[in-house]
Amino acid sequence: MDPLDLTIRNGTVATAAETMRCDIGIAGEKIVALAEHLPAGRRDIDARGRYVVPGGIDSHCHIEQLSGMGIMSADDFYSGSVSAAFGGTTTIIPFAAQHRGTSVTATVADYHERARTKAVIDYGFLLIIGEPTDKVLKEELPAAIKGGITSFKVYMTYPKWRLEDYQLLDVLNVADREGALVMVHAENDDMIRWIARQLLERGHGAPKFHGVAHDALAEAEATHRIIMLSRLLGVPVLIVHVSSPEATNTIRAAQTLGAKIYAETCPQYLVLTADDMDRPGVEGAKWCCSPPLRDKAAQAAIWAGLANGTFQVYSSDHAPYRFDETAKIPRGDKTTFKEMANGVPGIEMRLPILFSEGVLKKRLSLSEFVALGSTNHARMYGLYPRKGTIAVGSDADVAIWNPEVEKRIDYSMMHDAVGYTPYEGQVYTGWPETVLSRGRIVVENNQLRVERGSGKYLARGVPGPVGTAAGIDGPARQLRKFIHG
Ligand code: DUC
Ligand code: ZN
Ligand code: ZN
Repeated sequence: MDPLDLTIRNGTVATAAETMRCDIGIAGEKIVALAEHLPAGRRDIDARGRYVVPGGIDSHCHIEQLSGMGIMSADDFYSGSVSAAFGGTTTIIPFAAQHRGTSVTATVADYHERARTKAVIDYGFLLIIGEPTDKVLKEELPAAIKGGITSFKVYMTYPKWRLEDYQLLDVLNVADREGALVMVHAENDDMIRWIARQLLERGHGAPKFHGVAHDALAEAEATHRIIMLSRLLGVPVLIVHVSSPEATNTIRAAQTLGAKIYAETCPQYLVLTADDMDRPGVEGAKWCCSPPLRDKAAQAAIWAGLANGTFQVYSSDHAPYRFDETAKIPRGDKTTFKEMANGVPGIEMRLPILFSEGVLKKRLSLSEFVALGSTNHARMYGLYPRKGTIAVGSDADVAIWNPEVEKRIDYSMMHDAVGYTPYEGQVYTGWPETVLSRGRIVVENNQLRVERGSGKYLARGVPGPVGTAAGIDGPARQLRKFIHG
């Protein structure tokens, strides 16, 4: 065997399947050997006392993207990807957002241009479908899939992005036919708009009323409805950023029946609550995201959903909007909750929160941490086994975690461009120390070691299944015989 370029020695290596003591040998961009003891490489990293895991994959983050409200995120592909890497993530899949009146093809070309010269780790794209015209459905989505964009996000709320049920069925049908996965923002738009109007008419515009307007029943209703649309066609969906026990239970019940429903949750729903929005003036805008933060009982339900397999993926939903007039408070202290950019930053905090509060507090095993933060994303987003695991032949995307380091969060530690963190002052234990992407050391000794633009675009393949959904509504549904006949 040629000498290895790099070995990682003496660490505890974890995959989604097992945890073992072994050395990892890397040549060029790939893992080429796993063994109890490997010969010295050109460079050796001693990982004694450390956990060595696949680099994280964040399949829900908003970077250099215009939101549905027309607000540009603070992070570009450089700051967003650097921040991800410092948090142990080596692949990001942000959105390319099609706004009404624009073509999908032009949107995709535009986002390629944004990322190409800036990303420091590998990246793919998810496509937000703002307007599923005939041309989009028949020509542009199949072309996007051929170009490696094999997942679409659709919204059931927001005036500029909301799709009717009829349009949702159209998108599900194309995804099924062409081999893509549909991610859904499930909240009932009319319920939210109606409550918001009642609140604003009564002068309740403060940030905490964002949580009141986005009632958990609005999330549960839309969750139930998209599940029925998915079952009607026998086409899987992934319900993203689930925040409430009501939606979690609805998803769990459908999964128990055997429906092909996947679900994602995010760090903010594990460690923040609606009380965080309740601060003097408009300060609480920093904690406004959709669906909103809920209460302690909701946190417990989301943790239970991570442990019992209701959620297959855990993503940041990094939505980096500054606390200034560009995003969170366009009218300064007069801004109402309806005018604030929705979302919280968290691309760097995502995995440290799950490690500290999940693994070290024994809510999750190390393998579950790997599955939720990396492997299941690779499977569901068509990147497995190139990404998401430690195996011979996989890309050498590896994060080495020190389980003993404790940090009190201070925004100066973050590498994003947002200007605040909603986790300020919280204490988390267990941090990634060394992060590798395709055999390159990206982060070491708290320094970035790679060049701007050195990340590569990932043309993703067909989304694969995760878990063993029995598929009550699959090929057996009579409707499918007619519409695919
Ligand atoms: N939906 C997201 O996916 N992210 C941020 C805000 C939102 O509504
Ligand atoms: Zn969303
Ligand atoms: Zn999002």
